[in-house]
Amino acid sequence: MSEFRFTAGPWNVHEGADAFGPEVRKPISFEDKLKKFKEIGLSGVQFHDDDAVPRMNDLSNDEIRNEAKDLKKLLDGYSMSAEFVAPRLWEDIRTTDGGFTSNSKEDREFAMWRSFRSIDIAKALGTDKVVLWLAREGTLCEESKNPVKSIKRLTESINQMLSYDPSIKILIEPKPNEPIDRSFCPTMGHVMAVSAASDDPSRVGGLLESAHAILAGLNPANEIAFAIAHNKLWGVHLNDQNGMKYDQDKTFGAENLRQAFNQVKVLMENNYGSKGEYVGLDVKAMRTQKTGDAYRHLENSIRVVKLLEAKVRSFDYELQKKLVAERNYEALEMYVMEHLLTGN
Ligand code: XUL
Ligand code: MN
Repeated sequence: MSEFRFTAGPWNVHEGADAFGPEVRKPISFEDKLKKFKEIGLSGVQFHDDDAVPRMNDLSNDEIRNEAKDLKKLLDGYSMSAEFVAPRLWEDIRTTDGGFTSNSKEDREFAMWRSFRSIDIAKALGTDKVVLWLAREGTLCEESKNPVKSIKRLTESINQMLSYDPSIKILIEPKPNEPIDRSFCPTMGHVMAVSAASDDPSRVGGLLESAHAILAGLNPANEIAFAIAHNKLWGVHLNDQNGMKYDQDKTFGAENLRQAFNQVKVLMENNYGSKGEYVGLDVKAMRTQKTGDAYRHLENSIRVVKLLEAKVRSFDYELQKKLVAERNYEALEMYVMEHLLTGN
């Protein structure tokens, strides 16, 4: 039962803009974030392609590689690693209708260009992980895309990435909605199916985000377990979410402590981390948080994971076994609640 290594992305320390209002905190430079990430106990950083290489659309492939190499030196200077690189396929005008499943051939080609560059950046940063959060791979208007063709296009795009670099691993991060209404790959079960349909299932796995599972009406711990059972849980984004509404990215455990406990429990019981996997935190500070205290949500999430790790270590597995044998699940449930509410 291991102690975890943590990561976060530069976007997790943000200026507080939301769909209804502008920034409320001052921007912080990447190097300042990196220093602070190290100080609060993170081991590495998650990147979107243009977090790593800003303005990459204006650069040549070689210039992109060189900028990524400079970033690697900066990371090395702080003994911080890069966990993954994710193509940001949702902000450019050419991905308005999605990337891999866009109805426009030119736009699909642009999405592949960004994906190949993400692979180049990942290699330069010393990681073999590319994350695909399929932000706009779905529909706003259900009749606007052919769903079968779109799902095949998604698999074909992944196959192109697999053949572009023989060592790269693709981690699909499923989410059922937001910013689109209906996603083509909403849950971990869908991810496993896409993996199985790909040219190399051993290189296509999943990253489970707690909030995304809750948005799909599912239990995050069981989504984690589903990927683990297929040997395909290569990343997590622990956070929390108050029901099926907008994506909240709350501090881990802030909404449902028992649900958080069971995520940590299934990770620990299955030695998550022993193959180099990180515990990623995809949490965002509340908009009300003041400049100068913009990392507290990350520190709090790490603290909650560590407290829950201790709760898993002191969990009475013998008692669990006995109560399961007696099929006394009322007693087991009460034990779990008392364990969470009292002592160590
Ligand atoms: C969006 C989300 C992303 C991915 C990385 O909901 O979770 O930040 O984690 O692209
Ligand atoms: Mn995420």
